[in-house]
Amino acid sequence: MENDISTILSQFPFEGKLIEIQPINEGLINTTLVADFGEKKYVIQKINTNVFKNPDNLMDNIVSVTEYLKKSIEAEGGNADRQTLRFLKTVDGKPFYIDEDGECWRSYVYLDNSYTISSGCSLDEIYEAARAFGKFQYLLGDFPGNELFETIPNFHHTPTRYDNLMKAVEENKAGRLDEVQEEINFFKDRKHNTSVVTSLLKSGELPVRVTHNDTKINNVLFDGDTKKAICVIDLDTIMPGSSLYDFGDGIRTSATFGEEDDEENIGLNVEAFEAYVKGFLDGTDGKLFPKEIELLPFSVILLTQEVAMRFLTDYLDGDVYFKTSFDKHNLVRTRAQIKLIKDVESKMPQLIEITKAACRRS
Ligand code: GN1
Ligand code: MG
Repeated sequence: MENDISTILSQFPFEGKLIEIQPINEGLINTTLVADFGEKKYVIQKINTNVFKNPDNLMDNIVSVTEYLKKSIEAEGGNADRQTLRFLKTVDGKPFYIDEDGECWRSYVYLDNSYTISSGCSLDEIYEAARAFGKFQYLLGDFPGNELFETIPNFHHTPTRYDNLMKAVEENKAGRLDEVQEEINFFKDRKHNTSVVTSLLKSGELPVRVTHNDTKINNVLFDGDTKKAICVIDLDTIMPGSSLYDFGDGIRTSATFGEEDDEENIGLNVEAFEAYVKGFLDGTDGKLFPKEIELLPFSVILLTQEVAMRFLTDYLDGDVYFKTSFDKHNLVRTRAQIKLIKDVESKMPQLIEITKAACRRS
């Protein structure tokens, strides 16, 4: 890699002399490195083109969204260098470099004195993460969503995710079907959940917004001194969608005990749910419609069910999509997420009450 990496590094106008380069082992899709050039650090990412089949359009989305955010942040008197990502053009003026193996590489400026969290955040950090994702949506409120390319078609179309699971069951590519009957039945019993949001979007009862669509807690950067959320990262899936996708997935990964594959400890932290609701309502600043607010608690089930079905589909297909760290990782993730769904279902009346109370306050 070291040899190849020097060719890749030479394609970007980095300032300074390379001191070291380190991988970041977060994220289940792209490969991420941080290159320390002394004065400045840069993030270098290999785009997973198995997942993102059209990197040209993907980078067009990211460039137009980050440029738009920069203007909006500056108009509010904010610091755009710290509150949104700044992608570098290659020495040839392109948004990414294609190496001789056809791999696509991009780079953005690393934000100094920042950190990410993958689990175990404080209530303040949870509030902050939610506020940041809500604000992100708020700032993109007037962004022309129809100009965005759909980087992964049907990404949050949960009925399609269900159909994909059923197809994987039928094909049984990796011969693992026998061991997952209980999990399949769990999803069959909850098929009715899958179309709730897509139907309301179609009928116009829920608004289509420009959303982040991958609001995992580790996609927020926090400031090392203030512990405030400063910037939202991982912009590959910005597409038209529902605020409920961002809320539900945010709760799934931040308002919970244990990581997403921690079958033993996973569960919904009700206090953290409350902090997240407040943060999201503050970030979106009165822009959410009553129907969206009403469905906030349900969205936690929906988004958890969706990703759980995706993990199981990938397990049945032979682990071809998500990065895995051990043999049955996708199955363990599925089981942990099922446990989380059951826990959220049992706490639903409480979550509805908390959401109502948070609305009265805001
Ligand atoms: C992937 O790359 P990362 O880890 O931020 C995935 C999300 C899943 C998540 C599950 C493009 O996100 O949709 O919710 O893993 N991203 C893509 O951990 O599929
Ligand atoms: Mg990520």
